[in-house]
Amino acid sequence: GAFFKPIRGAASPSRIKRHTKISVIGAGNVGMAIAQTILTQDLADELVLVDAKPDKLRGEMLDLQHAAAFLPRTKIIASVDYAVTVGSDLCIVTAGARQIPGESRLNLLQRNVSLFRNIIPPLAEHAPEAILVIVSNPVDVLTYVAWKLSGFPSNRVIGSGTNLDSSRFQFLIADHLDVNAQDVQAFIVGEHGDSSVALWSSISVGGVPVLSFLEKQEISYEKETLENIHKAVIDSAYEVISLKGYTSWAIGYSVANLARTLLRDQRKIHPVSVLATGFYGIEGGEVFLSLPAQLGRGGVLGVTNVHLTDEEEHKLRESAKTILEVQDQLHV
Ligand code: 6V0
Repeated sequence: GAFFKPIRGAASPSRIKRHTKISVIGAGNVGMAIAQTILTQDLADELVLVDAKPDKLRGEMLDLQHAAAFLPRTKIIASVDYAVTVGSDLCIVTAGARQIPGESRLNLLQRNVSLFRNIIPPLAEHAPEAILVIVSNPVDVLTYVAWKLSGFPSNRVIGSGTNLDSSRFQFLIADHLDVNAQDVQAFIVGEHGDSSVALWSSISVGGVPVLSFLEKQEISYEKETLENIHKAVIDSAYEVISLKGYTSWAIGYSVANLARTLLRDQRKIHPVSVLATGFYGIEGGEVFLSLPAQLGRGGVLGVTNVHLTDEEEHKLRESAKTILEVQDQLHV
């Protein structure tokens, strides 16, 4: 018998408004940080975990389920079988192979491409309407690979890209100026990695453009100081990994933030990896890299027309070239 006596005419589950389902593929450090942030921020009615290791997966599922008394109600399920992802609104892919000591980045990438061959087609089959968010590294190339393997329109395939780099950048600028990081508008675009491009010309704090403010006040700033902040952003992932072995909390918050914008149709602008060919003079092949993109329930709604200096535009095209060179050596 049911615990409650049913009330006639009360909505049956099938009559309740369609619910939000998020699937996270890869229950490692990054996948679990994303999953737990999604739960605490009440972003999904149903959260699905998929991983290749059944014991680890079931352990993680139970551990999260046991927090139910402290969380908004979310159904949490896990399986090694992609059928559980059926009808997902959003699929977040964090599965990845670990680098073997001495292994080249290209070899690691080729192994991740093989993983994606097992992951993306079943996702596309079970969740054909989903938005795909790729987190696994190297994220720009793997977002391209996921786009190819899914057959999805490019507006529904997004790489987390420099969303995280940009929040590290905002933190460092805020720290430098002693202001709230949420008041700092600052974008890093291009490749998520060593060739990323800091858009200094468009940084503002509380609506005040920082560079022209400094110039008008005749406050001298060293180009070197600025470059050092960008360098610190690039180094920060390496530093965290060398200290704790992996990164998790910041990427967890940054991807949950993307999930909110996408599923709640917030139409916010995020620097994320999108099909960039044709924007800012990027050409020479199909390439995904981060540009400030407006996101909503339909996925990528558009790319912001920010003003880039000649130098910034040149660096962005070089970043695209770097990614294309890697892509050319791949067997997808
Ligand atoms: P991890 O802790 O090794 O987790 C990876 C998980 O993937 C493991 O649980 C594996 O069992 C699982 N897995 C492997 N193969 C499959 C498969 N075929 N199907 C399903 N699951 C599988 O790694 P971690 O969580 O630390 O990192 C995951 C990925 O995120 C790596 O590629 C990182 O480089 C990348 N990151 C990307 C960031 C970004 O900003 N884009 C930031 C941080 C990490």
